Amino acid sequence: MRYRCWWRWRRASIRLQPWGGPGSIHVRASLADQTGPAASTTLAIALGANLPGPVGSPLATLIAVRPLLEARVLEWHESLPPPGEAVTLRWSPLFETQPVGGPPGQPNYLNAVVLVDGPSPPHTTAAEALLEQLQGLEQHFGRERHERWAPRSLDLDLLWWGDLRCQTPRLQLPHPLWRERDFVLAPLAALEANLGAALGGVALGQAALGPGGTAMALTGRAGWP
Ligand code: PH2
Ligand code: MG
Ligand code: MG
Repeated sequence: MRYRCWWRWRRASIRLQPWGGPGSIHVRASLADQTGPAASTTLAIALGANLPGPVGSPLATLIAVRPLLEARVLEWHESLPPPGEAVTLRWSPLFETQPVGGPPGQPNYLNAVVLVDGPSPPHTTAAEALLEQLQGLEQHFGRERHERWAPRSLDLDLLWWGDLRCQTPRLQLPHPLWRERDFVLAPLAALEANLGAALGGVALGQAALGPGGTAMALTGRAGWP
């Protein structure tokens, strides 16, 4: 089987198109231009849940998975040759978001992202090993696979890892849709004040968080400060 994976050294321009109601700016990018915002090895993971699972509500699930995900990421990184510097994790606040796609009438989601700073240079095999860890956690928290965009008890998506571009049967990086989703952009904007600049000068915080946006930040709480 032939895999198409390559490094991207150049950041191409991004096509931005304001769209939506007042105060709402939705970022659209050409599908040929889906590189992550940081010209670094930073890795991004999106979390989402809108169904109860074995530990309870989506909120209970996300609070329970957070330390487990952190531990798995650290273990995964330690297992990569050669041993590198320690990584640090930056967690976004939780956001309540309206479901995008899927059947009508499903509950709102809770979403967040975590940025992993300082991992080794990106590598497809290692990315697939991390994906396996993420899928193991999804299963642990009761994930059942139905039709595309069906409601779920836990979804953990790898969004990007530096400038790694890869398309294997199991994994596409960067995630092809991340720039189009308020439920990803709003948590990212909460972590990366200059994300808008990286994406071409648009204030993403305003986009997803302002009036007309579809994501609402929750206040900090025990287990998710
Ligand atoms: N995930 C989906 C489909 N739709 N909508 C929201 N608000 N949040 C999600 O995490 C989400 C979604 C497929 O993974
Ligand atoms: Mg997803
Ligand atoms: Mg997924």
